[in-house]
Amino acid sequence: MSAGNIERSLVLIKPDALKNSLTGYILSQFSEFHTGLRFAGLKVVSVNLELAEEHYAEHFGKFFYPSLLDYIRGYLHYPDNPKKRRVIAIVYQGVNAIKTIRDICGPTNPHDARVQRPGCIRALGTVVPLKDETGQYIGDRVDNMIHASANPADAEREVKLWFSPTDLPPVMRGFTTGVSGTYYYYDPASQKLSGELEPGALCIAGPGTMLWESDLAVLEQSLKGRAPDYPVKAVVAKYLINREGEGS
Ligand code: FUP
Repeated sequence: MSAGNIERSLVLIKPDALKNSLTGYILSQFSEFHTGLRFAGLKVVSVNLELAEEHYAEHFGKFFYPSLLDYIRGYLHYPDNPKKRRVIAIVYQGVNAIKTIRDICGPTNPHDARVQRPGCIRALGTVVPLKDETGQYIGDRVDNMIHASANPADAEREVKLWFSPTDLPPVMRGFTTGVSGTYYYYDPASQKLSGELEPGALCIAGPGTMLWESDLAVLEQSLKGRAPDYPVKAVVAKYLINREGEGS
């Protein structure tokens, strides 16, 4: 019997879902009993700017991009309570994980969700009008409770963006890893990668550290002055997670 199409998907329980105490409800919707999917990774994340920017990189330049960053970072739902600004990041694994999860989430816009798929998670969301500096309506901010990877390429990018290999059990990692042979330091203030420890820099990896193979290639390319396959920020963002005062 075929094992089927085993996929991974990144799910983010966003600040509006946390604020409305929907975590338990959402987790039960995705439970192995209902979906056949299993947890491969899970963490509570205070979302740094680098992580938010890279997660939503495809929307850079759109009218809702700045509000999207503020939303995922918890500034909109917890303006006065920085301690509550967090999301729950989960990697699910299983047969057809991506479609299974997207179906339970429902359409992106909660108005559409309520019409097209009443009962789905995003039907519980809301839509907030956005205005420019002159007060003109420019479109909507969509507070839809949950993020879920849209396709296998996005899932790989997103799982690697939010999780390092050692956050996932070895049999559930899915993507190729490599081992660093040298030290890599990153200074969030200057956004510089270096092979030497400089004041303010953080050690991202050292000899023997396991990384995603593609991340390792980006670090190697950058230190050698070559154009990396994707931004260094997308590699280091996960290593800045929950390091208070570090990152932005
Ligand atoms: P999805 O894959 O369903 O998360 O949808 P998109 O990638 O199209 O959108 C990413 C995020 O941008 C969603 F959370 C909703 C938000 N968004 C807005 O806030 N306003 C818009 O006009 C479109 C999308």
